[in-house]
Amino acid sequence: MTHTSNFIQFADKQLDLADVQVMGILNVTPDSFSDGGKFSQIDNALAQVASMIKDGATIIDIGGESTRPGAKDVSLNDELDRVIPIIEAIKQRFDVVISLDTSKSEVMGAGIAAGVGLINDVRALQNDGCLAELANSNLPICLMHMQGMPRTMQANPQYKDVITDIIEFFEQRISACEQVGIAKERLILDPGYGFGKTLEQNYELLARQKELSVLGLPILAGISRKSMIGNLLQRDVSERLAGSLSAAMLATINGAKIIRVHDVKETVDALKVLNATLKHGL
Ligand code: 8Y7
Repeated sequence: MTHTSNFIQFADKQLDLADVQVMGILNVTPDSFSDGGKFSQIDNALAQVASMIKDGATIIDIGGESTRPGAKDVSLNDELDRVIPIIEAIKQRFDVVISLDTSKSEVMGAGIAAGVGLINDVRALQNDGCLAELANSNLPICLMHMQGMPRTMQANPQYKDVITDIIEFFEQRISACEQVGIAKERLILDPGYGFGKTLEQNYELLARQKELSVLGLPILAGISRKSMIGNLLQRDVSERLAGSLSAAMLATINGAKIIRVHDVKETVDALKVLNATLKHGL
């Protein structure tokens, strides 16, 4: 098998997306459903980041707004207060790509000034000012697909065809980016597991994720501890590791280049086993 490098520049660091990269989740929202907000203080955040880096994460995703189904909106000032001091503290101490999970243009601007390497927007730059804000930078951007809005998205999601509808959405967002001067090469695409999708739609998406390769951009997948694991297995959030690892393997086999997870150490181990096998074909 040939191995073609695909180096992407994330602010001052580059990563080779020919190798699957692990993005560790640092959630600083008080109502975050799986970490209970216990890492909201800077010291705890830094300890968590240190351990995720030691375990093999190359990207740390930081978000100050909870997007779990039904979560409340967070004000601009609260979001800035939650994420910017932590970004600055991480930046001072660690050599890691910082991904900023936000949909607010002002938070994006402040994060870029503080040195983040990736903008991760679950609303795919559809909020006011986001396209313009990012046209003025050259950072990579992860555009995620979501049907509806977090408060109501799980009510009754409907697709003609889950994959072709998502591809159509991405074509529109890529074109909106290109119109303001954001080059296609800066974009990473994420089908948004759990965001306005039924259990069956999520698993069909996972099965057919490879079809997204027609868009010619790297794919990011986030399935860790989500309801598509919990509802299938009837497991509480704290008991979803085995299911999450299985899903991470499948997403990687089906083309994902960045895997967004809570359990970095276990995911990195599982990916090593997968990669040692994939070297010989599958
Ligand atoms: C995703 C995400 C969340 C995801 C990307 C959770 C912020 C919900 N999920 N960002 N964010 N992809 N790109 O369960 O799947 O972690 S929040």
